Amino acid sequence: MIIQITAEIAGLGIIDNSNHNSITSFMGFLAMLCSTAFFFFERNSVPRKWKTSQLVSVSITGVSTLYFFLVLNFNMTTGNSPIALKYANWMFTVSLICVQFYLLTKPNGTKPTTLFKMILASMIMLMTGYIGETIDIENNIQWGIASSFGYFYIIFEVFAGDIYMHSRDSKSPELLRAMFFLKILITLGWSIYPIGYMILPGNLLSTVFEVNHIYSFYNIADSINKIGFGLVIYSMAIAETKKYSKAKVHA
Ligand SMILES: *C/C=C(C)/C=C/C=C(C)/C=C/C1=C(C)CCCC1(C)C
Repeated sequence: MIIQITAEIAGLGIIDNSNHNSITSFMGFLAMLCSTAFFFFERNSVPRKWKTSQLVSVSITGVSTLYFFLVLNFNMTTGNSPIALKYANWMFTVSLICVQFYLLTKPNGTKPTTLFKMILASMIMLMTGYIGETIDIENNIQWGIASSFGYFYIIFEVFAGDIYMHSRDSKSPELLRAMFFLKILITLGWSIYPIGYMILPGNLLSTVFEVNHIYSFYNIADSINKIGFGLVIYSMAIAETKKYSKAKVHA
């Protein structure tokens, strides 16, 4: 009901209440819109050191706002989601999430080559996933496994590779706490995507869910992960600022 009214005010027409894709896209759209506004207007509250990271957060949710707006229109006219658009959005936003890890640990020595390797791994993850969902859907299990190697590489970098090593050396308890939450996001939060993918025909969950529910999984995962990353980094920046201003008062 509320969703319908809001969508009408937004000039989007009426959302079919039985269409999970439209409903989760609309929720994604609102969540991305609000968080983009939030990250944008809060950019002056974060210290200079973290301004670039804050801008990257704005880009991630900003692009996804536009993405969800387009998808919602598509959903409402066809009842379906455009797969290519989803993957195009991921190519861009997952790369930016890798940039976030790089920026966080760059002051402690992470090199651009690490960023390059992480982006390469995400491209492999996404390209193989795309093939499994579109042109070679019969072999989606094999493509899903191939894709998981890219995913595991990113997890490896964060838990044991350069990103881990250069955050471990950090003296900032705020940064270490942020890394702790980001680790939860890239393992639990990101695992929603391969779980959704398993709804594809012949895959593990194909008998549990209807195939077009896959997009509800992806839409919910996008909201959790893209906004979650931004919030963790924002909170870290604010916590650091508070500490310094306290130190100044006591000096
Ligand atoms: C903002 C978008 C994000 C964080 C997207 C992340 C996407 C994944 C982690 C996708 C992973 C996949 C697998 C690990 C195997 C099956 C195919 C994918 C592409 C769904």
